Amino acid sequence: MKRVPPAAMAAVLAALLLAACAPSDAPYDSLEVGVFVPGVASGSPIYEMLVEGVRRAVEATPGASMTVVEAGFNQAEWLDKLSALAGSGKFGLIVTSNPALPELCAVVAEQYPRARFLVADAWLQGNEAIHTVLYNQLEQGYLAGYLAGLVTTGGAPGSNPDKKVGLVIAQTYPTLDKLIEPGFRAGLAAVDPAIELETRVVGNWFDAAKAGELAKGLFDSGVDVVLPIAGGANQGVLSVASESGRRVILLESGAGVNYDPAVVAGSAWIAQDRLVEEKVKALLGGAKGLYGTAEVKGFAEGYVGFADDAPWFLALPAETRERFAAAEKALAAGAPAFPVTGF
Ligand code: RBF
Repeated sequence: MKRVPPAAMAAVLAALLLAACAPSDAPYDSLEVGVFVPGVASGSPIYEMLVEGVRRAVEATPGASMTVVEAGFNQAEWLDKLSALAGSGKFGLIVTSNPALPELCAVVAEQYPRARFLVADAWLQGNEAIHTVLYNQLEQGYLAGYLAGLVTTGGAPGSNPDKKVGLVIAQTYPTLDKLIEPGFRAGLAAVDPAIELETRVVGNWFDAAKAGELAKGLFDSGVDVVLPIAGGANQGVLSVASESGRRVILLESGAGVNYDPAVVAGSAWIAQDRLVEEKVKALLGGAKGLYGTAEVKGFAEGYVGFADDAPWFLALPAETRERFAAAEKALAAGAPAFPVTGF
């Protein structure tokens, strides 16, 4: 029998011991947070809130720091960029947002089992490296739709006799198709089942000129209020509405944003900044049990709402605001109820 030199034996034992102490999938021991913005933060409130939420959590956590990576609009590059971020081994937590991200995080978690992810505005259950939170955007869509319904049926200066509402979207995606749009349609129908919805697709999240052209086409065909869901491209819809004397309803914009009250009628928001702040604080604080779980947050919990105190909403006729307030109150009481338990 060949004898193993004692030094080699000791080295093998030490390696085994180390492996036992630090399992290969133990999270990276770091309070640095990587923020992966799948797009560009500026011009997209949902991503601005993502960065702001992490900033607040990091500020409140001694020793924590953050690095923001904007992955840009080419979705084909996102996986490699996310993989590079995780593979750097620098981050104890990677935070990102949008419904396409859990799938990419799951691929990267296979490559780098020590990486951990928080994905807001998304749903994935059962991956031990990933915690997701989905917003009840049926409720958010309903609030936006109810106001659009009031506007197109005569509830604001600039409305015409046609009962036509427009939707200008960047692209189709699951939470739009299954939550935001059905909620929006439910809101329109709650005001008047005869209201028609016309949808146009920009094809990306940045082309404001194209979004403006699409909105112009809608306004020319009798639409008097448009909901744009196109990130930075929303700007084009706002300019064309201003030139055409028509209305826009927004998602995500807070009361503090200084819009022209002749253009913006209202905004239904999700509290992504607060949600991200709370979750990052918890995860940096060691709430490891969150990984592998998926949550839904909605109107009842205060994560979906409406900018009731925005000056542009307050500029609407009193009767319109009162009817809207009544719908909001009814929603709070569960009428209609929009249960979302999974996705
Ligand atoms: N929303 C934005 O405001 N800006 C974006 O750049 C953006 N990019 C997205 C990319 C993908 C692949 C998907 C699925 C969604 C994106 N969203 C974006 C939509 C976002 O998740 C959310 O649905 C909307 O902001 C409405 O709340």
